[in-house]
Amino acid sequence: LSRLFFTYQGIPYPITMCTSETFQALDTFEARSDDIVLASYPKCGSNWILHIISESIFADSKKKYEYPEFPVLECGDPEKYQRMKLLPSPRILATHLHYDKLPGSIFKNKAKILVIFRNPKDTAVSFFHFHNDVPDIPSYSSWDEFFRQFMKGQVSWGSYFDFAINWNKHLDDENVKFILYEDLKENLAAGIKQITEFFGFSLTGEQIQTISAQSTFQAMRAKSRETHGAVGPFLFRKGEVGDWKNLFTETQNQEMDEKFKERLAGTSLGAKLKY
Ligand code: PPS
Repeated sequence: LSRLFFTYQGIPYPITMCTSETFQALDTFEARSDDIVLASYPKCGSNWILHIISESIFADSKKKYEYPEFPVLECGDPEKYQRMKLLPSPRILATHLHYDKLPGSIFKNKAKILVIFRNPKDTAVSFFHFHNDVPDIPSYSSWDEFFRQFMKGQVSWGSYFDFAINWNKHLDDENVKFILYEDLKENLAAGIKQITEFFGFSLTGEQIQTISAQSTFQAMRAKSRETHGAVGPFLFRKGEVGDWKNLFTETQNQEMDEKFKERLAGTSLGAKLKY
Protein backbone atom coordinates (compact mmCIF):
# COMPACT_ATOMS: atom_id res chain seq x y z
CA LEU A 1 0.00 0.00 0.00
CA SER A 2 2.90 2.36 0.54
CA ARG A 3 3.08 2.66 -3.25
CA LEU A 4 -0.18 4.64 -3.12
CA PHE A 5 1.09 7.44 -0.94
CA PHE A 6 3.89 9.79 -0.23
CA THR A 7 4.14 11.43 3.14
CA TYR A 8 4.45 15.16 3.51
CA GLN A 9 4.81 16.65 6.99
CA GLY A 10 3.54 13.44 8.54
CA ILE A 11 0.43 12.95 6.41
CA PRO A 12 -0.03 10.45 3.55
CA TYR A 13 -1.23 11.93 0.25
CA PRO A 14 -2.09 10.09 -2.97
CA ILE A 15 0.89 10.07 -5.34
CA THR A 16 -1.54 10.33 -8.25
CA MET A 17 -2.81 13.73 -7.09
CA CYS A 18 -0.27 15.51 -4.90
CA THR A 19 3.48 16.25 -5.01
CA SER A 20 5.89 17.73 -2.51
CA GLU A 21 6.76 20.46 -5.06
CA THR A 22 3.12 21.57 -5.04
CA PHE A 23 3.06 21.58 -1.24
CA GLN A 24 6.19 23.73 -1.18
CA ALA A 25 4.67 26.13 -3.69
CA LEU A 26 1.47 26.24 -1.61
CA ASP A 27 3.36 27.99 1.21
CA THR A 28 3.61 31.06 -0.99
CA PHE A 29 -0.03 30.96 -2.14
CA GLU A 30 -1.72 34.30 -1.69
CA ALA A 31 -5.27 34.08 -0.47
CA ARG A 32 -7.72 36.92 -0.97
CA SER A 33 -10.17 38.13 1.66
CA ASP A 34 -13.05 37.14 -0.64
CA ASP A 35 -11.77 33.62 -1.33
CA ILE A 36 -14.30 30.95 -0.39
CA VAL A 37 -12.56 28.11 1.43
CA LEU A 38 -14.29 24.72 1.67
CA ALA A 39 -12.49 22.44 4.09
CA SER A 40 -13.47 18.81 4.46
CA TYR A 41 -12.01 15.36 4.91
CA PRO A 42 -12.41 13.39 1.63
CA LYS A 43 -15.91 12.12 0.86
CA CYS A 44 -17.75 14.49 3.21
CA GLY A 45 -19.59 16.26 0.38
CA SER A 46 -17.22 18.91 -0.98
CA ASN A 47 -18.46 18.57 -4.58
CA TRP A 48 -21.99 19.08 -3.33
CA ILE A 49 -21.12 22.34 -1.56
CA LEU A 50 -18.95 23.47 -4.45
CA HIS A 51 -21.96 23.15 -6.71
CA ILE A 52 -24.21 25.01 -4.26
CA ILE A 53 -21.72 27.85 -4.02
CA SER A 54 -21.10 28.11 -7.74
CA GLU A 55 -24.87 28.29 -8.32
CA SER A 56 -25.13 30.93 -5.58
CA ILE A 57 -22.41 33.03 -7.20
CA PHE A 58 -24.40 32.86 -10.42
CA ALA A 59 -27.70 33.74 -8.73
CA ASP A 60 -26.07 36.62 -6.83
CA SER A 61 -24.00 38.18 -9.60
CA LYS A 62 -25.11 36.52 -12.87
CA LYS A 63 -21.43 35.61 -13.36
CA LYS A 64 -20.91 32.02 -14.35
CA TYR A 65 -18.36 30.47 -12.00
CA GLU A 66 -15.56 28.90 -14.00
CA TYR A 67 -14.21 25.81 -12.26
CA PRO A 68 -10.40 25.85 -12.09
CA GLU A 69 -8.56 22.91 -13.67
CA PHE A 70 -8.21 21.20 -10.29
CA PRO A 71 -10.58 22.53 -7.61
CA VAL A 72 -8.64 20.90 -4.73
CA LEU A 73 -6.14 23.53 -3.57
CA GLU A 74 -3.30 21.13 -2.76
CA CYS A 75 -3.61 19.04 -5.95
CA GLY A 76 -2.09 19.72 -9.33
CA ASP A 77 1.19 21.15 -10.56
CA PRO A 78 3.22 23.70 -8.58
CA GLU A 79 2.64 26.45 -11.14
CA LYS A 80 -1.11 26.38 -10.55
CA TYR A 81 -0.83 29.07 -7.85
CA GLN A 82 0.64 31.50 -10.37
CA ARG A 83 -2.27 30.81 -12.73
CA MET A 84 -4.73 31.19 -9.86
CA LYS A 85 -3.64 34.82 -9.49
CA LEU A 86 -5.47 35.48 -12.76
CA LEU A 87 -8.78 34.00 -11.64
CA PRO A 88 -11.59 36.46 -10.91
CA SER A 89 -13.05 36.76 -7.40
CA PRO A 90 -14.59 34.99 -5.71
CA ARG A 91 -12.38 31.93 -6.06
CA ILE A 92 -13.50 28.68 -4.42
CA LEU A 93 -10.67 26.85 -2.68
CA ALA A 94 -11.67 23.29 -1.81
CA THR A 95 -9.20 21.55 0.47
CA HIS A 96 -8.78 18.38 2.50
CA LEU A 97 -5.93 19.84 4.56
CA HIS A 98 -5.80 19.98 8.32
CA TYR A 99 -6.23 23.47 9.74
CA ASP A 100 -2.54 23.80 10.58
CA LYS A 101 -1.47 22.82 7.05
CA LEU A 102 -3.37 25.61 5.30
CA PRO A 103 -1.30 28.45 3.84
CA GLY A 104 -0.98 31.30 6.36
CA SER A 105 -2.36 33.91 3.95
CA ILE A 106 -5.85 32.38 4.35
CA PHE A 107 -5.86 33.50 7.99
CA LYS A 108 -3.92 36.69 7.45
CA ASN A 109 -6.33 37.88 4.79
CA LYS A 110 -9.36 36.57 6.71
CA ALA A 111 -10.86 34.44 3.97
CA LYS A 112 -14.07 32.75 5.12
CA ILE A 113 -13.86 29.02 5.69
CA LEU A 114 -16.75 26.58 5.57
CA VAL A 115 -15.95 23.24 7.21
CA ILE A 116 -18.04 20.26 6.17
CA PHE A 117 -18.21 17.11 8.26
CA ARG A 118 -19.90 13.78 7.71
CA ASN A 119 -20.11 10.90 10.14
CA PRO A 120 -16.95 8.76 9.98
CA LYS A 121 -18.76 5.51 9.13
CA ASP A 122 -20.44 6.77 5.95
CA THR A 123 -17.27 8.68 5.09
CA ALA A 124 -15.20 5.48 5.27
CA VAL A 125 -17.69 3.53 3.14
CA SER A 126 -17.82 6.28 0.52
CA PHE A 127 -14.01 6.46 0.45
CA PHE A 128 -13.72 2.70 -0.01
CA HIS A 129 -16.17 2.62 -2.91
CA PHE A 130 -14.42 5.54 -4.56
CA HIS A 131 -11.08 3.69 -4.55
CA ASN A 132 -12.59 0.48 -5.77
CA ASP A 133 -15.01 1.92 -8.34
CA VAL A 134 -12.82 4.44 -10.15
CA PRO A 135 -10.64 2.61 -12.67
CA ASP A 136 -7.70 5.04 -12.57
CA ILE A 137 -6.99 4.93 -8.86
CA PRO A 138 -5.60 1.97 -6.92
CA SER A 139 -8.15 -0.34 -5.34
CA TYR A 140 -8.08 -2.22 -2.03
CA SER A 141 -8.30 -6.00 -1.87
CA SER A 142 -11.40 -5.86 0.32
CA TRP A 143 -13.54 -3.65 2.53
CA ASP A 144 -11.87 -5.22 5.58
CA GLU A 145 -8.47 -4.17 4.28
CA PHE A 146 -9.64 -0.61 3.65
CA PHE A 147 -11.30 -0.42 7.07
CA ARG A 148 -8.03 -1.47 8.74
CA GLN A 149 -6.08 1.22 6.93
CA PHE A 150 -8.76 3.86 7.54
CA MET A 151 -8.68 3.18 11.28
CA LYS A 152 -4.88 3.52 11.27
CA GLY A 153 -5.09 6.75 9.28
CA GLN A 154 -3.07 5.14 6.49
CA VAL A 155 -5.30 6.43 3.70
CA SER A 156 -5.12 9.50 1.47
CA TRP A 157 -5.08 12.71 3.52
CA GLY A 158 -4.47 10.67 6.67
CA SER A 159 -6.69 10.03 9.64
CA TYR A 160 -10.29 11.24 9.74
CA PHE A 161 -9.90 11.57 13.51
CA ASP A 162 -6.71 13.64 13.33
CA PHE A 163 -8.41 15.88 10.78
CA ALA A 164 -11.44 16.25 13.07
CA ILE A 165 -9.38 17.00 16.19
CA ASN A 166 -7.26 19.47 14.31
CA TRP A 167 -10.30 21.40 13.05
CA ASN A 168 -12.31 21.01 16.26
CA LYS A 169 -10.39 23.80 18.00
CA HIS A 170 -11.26 26.27 15.25
CA LEU A 171 -14.91 25.67 14.50
CA ASP A 172 -15.98 28.71 16.48
CA ASP A 173 -13.32 31.02 15.04
CA GLU A 174 -14.53 34.26 13.59
CA ASN A 175 -14.32 33.41 9.89
CA VAL A 176 -15.21 29.76 10.20
CA LYS A 177 -18.59 28.09 9.77
CA PHE A 178 -19.33 24.45 10.39
CA ILE A 179 -21.90 22.38 8.52
CA LEU A 180 -22.90 18.72 8.58
CA TYR A 181 -23.59 16.54 5.55
CA GLU A 182 -26.46 14.94 7.47
CA ASP A 183 -28.11 18.30 8.22
CA LEU A 184 -27.86 19.34 4.60
CA LYS A 185 -29.44 16.06 3.59
CA GLU A 186 -32.28 16.61 6.04
CA ASN A 187 -33.06 20.17 5.00
CA LEU A 188 -31.22 21.28 1.89
CA ALA A 189 -32.89 24.68 1.51
CA ALA A 190 -32.15 25.61 5.14
CA GLY A 191 -28.51 24.55 4.68
CA ILE A 192 -28.18 26.56 1.48
CA LYS A 193 -29.63 29.60 3.25
CA GLN A 194 -27.04 29.31 6.03
CA ILE A 195 -24.16 28.79 3.60
CA THR A 196 -25.10 31.70 1.35
CA GLU A 197 -25.67 34.05 4.29
CA PHE A 198 -22.28 33.15 5.72
CA PHE A 199 -20.56 34.03 2.45
CA GLY A 200 -22.61 37.20 2.07
CA PHE A 201 -24.71 36.36 -1.00
CA SER A 202 -28.10 38.01 -1.06
CA LEU A 203 -30.51 35.48 -2.49
CA THR A 204 -34.30 35.48 -2.51
CA GLY A 205 -36.29 32.56 -1.12
CA GLU A 206 -37.14 31.64 -4.69
CA GLN A 207 -33.49 31.55 -5.72
CA ILE A 208 -32.71 29.32 -2.75
CA GLN A 209 -35.51 26.95 -3.78
CA THR A 210 -34.16 26.82 -7.34
CA ILE A 211 -30.61 26.05 -6.18
CA SER A 212 -32.01 23.48 -3.79
CA ALA A 213 -33.83 21.67 -6.62
CA GLN A 214 -30.65 21.67 -8.72
CA SER A 215 -28.54 20.36 -5.83
CA THR A 216 -30.38 17.21 -4.81
CA PHE A 217 -28.40 14.02 -5.17
CA GLN A 218 -30.64 12.85 -8.02
CA ALA A 219 -30.27 16.11 -9.94
CA MET A 220 -26.50 16.16 -9.52
CA ARG A 221 -26.04 12.50 -10.35
CA ALA A 222 -28.16 12.85 -13.50
CA LYS A 223 -25.80 15.57 -14.75
CA SER A 224 -22.60 14.07 -13.35
CA ARG A 225 -21.10 12.92 -16.66
CA GLU A 226 -21.61 16.38 -18.07
CA THR A 227 -20.17 18.12 -15.00
CA HIS A 228 -17.43 15.68 -13.92
CA GLY A 229 -16.78 13.44 -16.91
CA ALA A 230 -16.28 9.68 -16.59
CA VAL A 231 -15.66 9.89 -12.83
CA GLY A 232 -19.06 11.61 -12.30
CA PRO A 233 -21.23 8.57 -11.52
CA PHE A 234 -18.58 7.29 -9.04
CA LEU A 235 -18.33 10.66 -7.33
CA PHE A 236 -22.13 10.92 -7.04
CA ARG A 237 -22.51 7.31 -5.98
CA LYS A 238 -25.40 6.94 -3.53
CA GLY A 239 -25.69 10.12 -1.48
CA GLU A 240 -27.32 8.58 1.58
CA VAL A 241 -27.03 8.68 5.33
CA GLY A 242 -26.51 5.26 6.91
CA ASP A 243 -25.01 3.36 3.96
CA TRP A 244 -22.31 2.13 6.39
CA LYS A 245 -24.81 -0.46 7.62
CA ASN A 246 -24.35 -2.31 4.33
CA LEU A 247 -20.61 -2.89 4.87
CA PHE A 248 -19.67 -2.62 8.54
CA THR A 249 -19.55 -5.84 10.55
CA GLU A 250 -20.66 -5.63 14.18
CA THR A 251 -17.02 -5.83 15.27
CA GLN A 252 -16.04 -2.98 12.96
CA ASN A 253 -18.97 -0.96 14.24
CA GLN A 254 -17.80 -1.42 17.81
CA GLU A 255 -14.23 -0.62 16.88
CA MET A 256 -15.31 2.63 15.26
CA ASP A 257 -17.49 3.53 18.24
CA GLU A 258 -14.53 2.89 20.55
CA LYS A 259 -12.25 5.04 18.44
CA PHE A 260 -14.89 7.75 18.34
CA LYS A 261 -15.16 7.66 22.12
CA GLU A 262 -11.42 7.65 22.60
CA ARG A 263 -10.66 10.50 20.17
CA LEU A 264 -13.76 12.68 19.88
CA ALA A 265 -16.02 12.19 22.89
CA GLY A 266 -15.89 15.29 25.04
CA THR A 267 -15.01 17.57 22.12
CA SER A 268 -17.59 20.00 20.80
CA LEU A 269 -17.30 18.42 17.36
CA GLY A 270 -17.88 14.95 18.80
CA ALA A 271 -21.14 16.19 20.29
CA LYS A 272 -22.27 17.58 16.95
CA LEU A 273 -21.45 14.69 14.59
CA LYS A 274 -24.40 12.49 13.67
CA TYR A 275 -24.24 8.75 13.19
S1 PPS B 1 -14.23 13.91 -2.82
O1 PPS B 1 -13.80 12.87 -3.79
O2 PPS B 1 -13.51 13.77 -1.55
O3 PPS B 1 -14.15 15.25 -3.37
O4 PPS B 1 -15.77 13.55 -2.53
P1 PPS B 1 -16.89 14.52 -1.92
O5 PPS B 1 -17.50 15.31 -2.99
O6 PPS B 1 -16.36 15.27 -0.75
O7 PPS B 1 -17.95 13.48 -1.33
C1 PPS B 1 -18.59 12.55 -2.15
C2 PPS B 1 -19.81 12.04 -1.40
O8 PPS B 1 -20.80 13.09 -1.36
C3 PPS B 1 -22.02 12.60 -1.91
N1 PPS B 1 -22.79 13.66 -2.57
C4 PPS B 1 -24.06 13.97 -2.24
N2 PPS B 1 -24.88 13.50 -1.27
C5 PPS B 1 -26.13 14.04 -1.20
N3 PPS B 1 -26.59 14.97 -2.06
C6 PPS B 1 -25.81 15.47 -3.05
N4 PPS B 1 -26.27 16.38 -3.89
C7 PPS B 1 -24.47 14.96 -3.16
N5 PPS B 1 -23.44 15.21 -3.99
C8 PPS B 1 -22.44 14.41 -3.62
C9 PPS B 1 -21.54 11.59 -2.93
O9 PPS B 1 -22.59 10.79 -3.39
C10 PPS B 1 -20.47 10.87 -2.14
O10 PPS B 1 -21.02 10.01 -1.12
P2 PPS B 1 -21.42 8.47 -1.36
O11 PPS B 1 -21.84 7.97 -0.01
O12 PPS B 1 -20.20 7.77 -1.87
O13 PPS B 1 -22.54 8.45 -2.34
